[in-house]
Amino acid sequence: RSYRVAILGATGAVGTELLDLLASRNFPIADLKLLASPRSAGCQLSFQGECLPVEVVTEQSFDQVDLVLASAGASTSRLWAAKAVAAGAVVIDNSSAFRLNPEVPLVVPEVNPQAAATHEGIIANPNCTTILLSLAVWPLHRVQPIQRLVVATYQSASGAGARAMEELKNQAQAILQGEAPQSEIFPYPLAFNLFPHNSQLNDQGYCEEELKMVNETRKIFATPNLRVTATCVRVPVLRAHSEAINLEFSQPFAVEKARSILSQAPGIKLVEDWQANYFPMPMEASGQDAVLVGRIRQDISHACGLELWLSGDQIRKGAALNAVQIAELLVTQSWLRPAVTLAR
Ligand code: A2P
Ligand code: 11C
Repeated sequence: RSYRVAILGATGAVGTELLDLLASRNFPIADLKLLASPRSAGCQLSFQGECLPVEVVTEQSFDQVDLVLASAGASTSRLWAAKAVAAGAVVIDNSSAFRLNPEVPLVVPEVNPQAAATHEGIIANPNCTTILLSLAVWPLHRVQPIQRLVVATYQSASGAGARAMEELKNQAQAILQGEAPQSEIFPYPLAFNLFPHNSQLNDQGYCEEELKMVNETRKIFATPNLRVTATCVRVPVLRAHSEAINLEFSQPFAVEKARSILSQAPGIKLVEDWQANYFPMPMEASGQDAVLVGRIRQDISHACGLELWLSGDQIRKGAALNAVQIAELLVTQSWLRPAVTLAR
């Protein structure tokens, strides 16, 4: 059987990657609708050699649609997701709008696929940094539960969208030509610079991105009290995020055991050449499905601590690939049923 699919936010960085992945992974598509804002009226995008028109999203957009892949920001999802579900579609939403809603499963297929079974029309795709983190940490946590997790991120421009990637390139060019860099999407110049993630700060001094990592990891691992803290930083990289991760266990976790577990874990590629000082890099992670993990070592400050480093493509596994994998899971498990069926 094949499905009628809509991509909401088809013209964005994640939207265009969704198109590529649906084609390259042969997702069973009967009909594909590309939706975006009025800014994209008249645009066309290519899918499997065919030019498809981009439509402005309206009340009628979700009629006769089985599956919506949404990546157009939280306010757009808040506006349209319930309407799509009411029209009979299942929504896989890449925004933060519903992730912490107890009725909405938050799914990383390699970690908690079963959570998707209970959906009531909306399934949330986690934040990119959380997806990458959970992929590397879950295989260890399953074997020996983590007591505390400390992470620092090195996040690329792609996390702020296609226009932010253009802004970084333009800034780099301007600086190299001796001109002042212009910032519209980012608050400060990112080229040849970095800054703490610019999402909203709470009164404890944590930004939204850091709290997403804390709260979403707890939900995905189903450990509401897991001790997690994060520092999120934007770096002048185009499209892959990196993370330095410190894990504390209740007993020592042998480095060789961790390495062996991670070398077999789904979605991960171990990248370690200690002689050459060669470890995951965002430039090499870009365009890859696998999250690159390496530099696994004993924490010299704590007998029960481990250190890891990873780089993962923010647009692929951090967003579009995870969403398409959720769609594939729904199809293979026969979980792609509309909420109206659930309500009956
Ligand atoms: P558009 O290109 O028409 O602005 P990115 O994350 O790369 O910035 O992309 C965001 C995506 O979300 C784009 O496809 C964008 O469409 C879409 N989008 C943004 N706001 C809206 C909206 N209000 N309604 C529909 N789509 C939107
Ligand atoms: C970033 N992770 O890199 C953010 C962007 O909740 O999906 C994605 C925000 C989200 O800035």
